[in-house]
Amino acid sequence: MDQTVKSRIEIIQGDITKQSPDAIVNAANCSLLGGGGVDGAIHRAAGPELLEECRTLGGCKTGQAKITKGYKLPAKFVIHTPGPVWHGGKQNEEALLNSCYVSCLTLASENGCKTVDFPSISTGVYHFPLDKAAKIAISAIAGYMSRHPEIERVRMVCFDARTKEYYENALENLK
Ligand code: AR6
Repeated sequence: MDQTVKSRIEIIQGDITKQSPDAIVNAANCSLLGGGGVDGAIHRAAGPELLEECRTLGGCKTGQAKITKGYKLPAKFVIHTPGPVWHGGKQNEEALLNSCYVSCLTLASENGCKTVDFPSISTGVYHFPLDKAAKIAISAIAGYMSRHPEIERVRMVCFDARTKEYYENALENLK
């Protein structure tokens, strides 16, 4: 992989609701009406107007994405994507997770976003194995960025040190 693409990807540890890129991504569910984990944290920090806008969206299919404003968040937009629930790997989970990252970045490009922060989609209550998820995420992001120079920087905002380690390794080993 082109080193200049690699240098546009960053891995940090932190709380995604405190970040101020053009868009943050929400690891949502298909209802788009909120939940626990990062989804709950984003809705709490954005305030009730986020849920109001989400109610107008009619849900979202797994692997696809929808965009809203960020309301009280420092980020301008929230891109909501339901990741796949891990069922052992035979239900198209890997392709669906790849599609989450590509769909989010496509919406970011269409809405003029230059900087996007992702959480580790599907690796919490959806139980996607972290090693596989990190490789899929980094390869989807790098592939998209190599074709889309308008996306200047993408960060993985990892909530804990273990998650951060997996994404760092995936970025280092990116072919
Ligand atoms: N900032 C960054 N990462 C976070 C934060 C935060 N504030 N809070 C949690 N994480 P999960 P999923 C990490 O379970 O597996 C919701 O109920 C967390 O440590 O939030 O895609 C939705 O409504 C983990 O590494 O998302 C869905 O029903 C990662 O975010 C379901 O959970 C993802 O964990 C989606 O499950």
